[in-house]
Amino acid sequence: MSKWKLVAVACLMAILCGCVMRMQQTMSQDEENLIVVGFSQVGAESEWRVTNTESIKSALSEENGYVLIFEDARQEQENQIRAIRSFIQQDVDYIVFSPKVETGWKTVLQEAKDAGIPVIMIDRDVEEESRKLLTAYIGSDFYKEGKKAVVWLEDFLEKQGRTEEPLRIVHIQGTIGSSAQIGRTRAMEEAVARHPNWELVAQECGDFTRAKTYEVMSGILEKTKDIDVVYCENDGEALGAIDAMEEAGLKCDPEDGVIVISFDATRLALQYCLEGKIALNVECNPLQGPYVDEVIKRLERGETIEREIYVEETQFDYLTITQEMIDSRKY
Ligand code: GYE
Repeated sequence: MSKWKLVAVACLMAILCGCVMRMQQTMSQDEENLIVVGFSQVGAESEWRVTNTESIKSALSEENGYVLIFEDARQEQENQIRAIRSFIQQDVDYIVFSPKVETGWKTVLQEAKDAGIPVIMIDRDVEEESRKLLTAYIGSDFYKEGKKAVVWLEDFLEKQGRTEEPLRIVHIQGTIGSSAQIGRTRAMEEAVARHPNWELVAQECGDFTRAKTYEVMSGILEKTKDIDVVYCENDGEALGAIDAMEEAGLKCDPEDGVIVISFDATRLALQYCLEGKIALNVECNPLQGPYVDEVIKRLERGETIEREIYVEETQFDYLTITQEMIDSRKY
């Protein structure tokens, strides 16, 4: 190769090297600008939960400026505590978590606070002293949801002229100790205490799943079929209870059979509501991702945030629901 050719090749290589280095530099700068979030989810027990996970994942995507480390706790609080500790070790920018139950979080949340990592809690609540350690909470008022359900039932019975008749209620609870269970249960228990003619003929845990509730409800039906109301603390439970009742020959029909009440308002259960098998479905909104994104972006800009954000929720009953309403829903 001639001297000039050698010089030209050397120049070309130098230019190429410069380009590669610049590319590497901008890539790592871009990566550095991404916000790292560790997210500990309870599990995948229900349609609600799956939608909630998707909402967080799509709001905290790379295109939106995030690196998301996702951990599924598979219904174990210990796994959630372990995940939060590993997020602290990795020095993430934010921790997002949905607590399985209300108690047992103080130590790990204090550790996150001591490490200077803001924690944004979503969905379920924790007890007062742990709440103080959080940067923000985004979720639902479960007691209010429960009250909506009992007020609707009281109203419905009044319209049917059944206020004085005995009312035999089966109560299927969600995961015991979760705030979704605590709030929804409290509303029903208070209503039973207010009405001397309302009786809880069974109160059992369906763990927010269709399969467990099918089993539990089948057991209850072996003991009694004299049931007026089945109050289920989520849609999965309502579907499981309906499966068991239909198999046992009971009709789920608010006008001529069992009145089934549910929470969440996911698509399949709303279809049951349209058929009248579920009389009332109180919405619990799982689309919390955009709220989390908004809180983080505000914190990044140094703006003040609301410490408690309650998502908007409505309710659907078999008398007013339409197919168009179901079709227009996001989940
Ligand atoms: O109602 C249920 C779920 O915590 C609001 O958990 C949530 C509840 C929801 O699995 O379906």
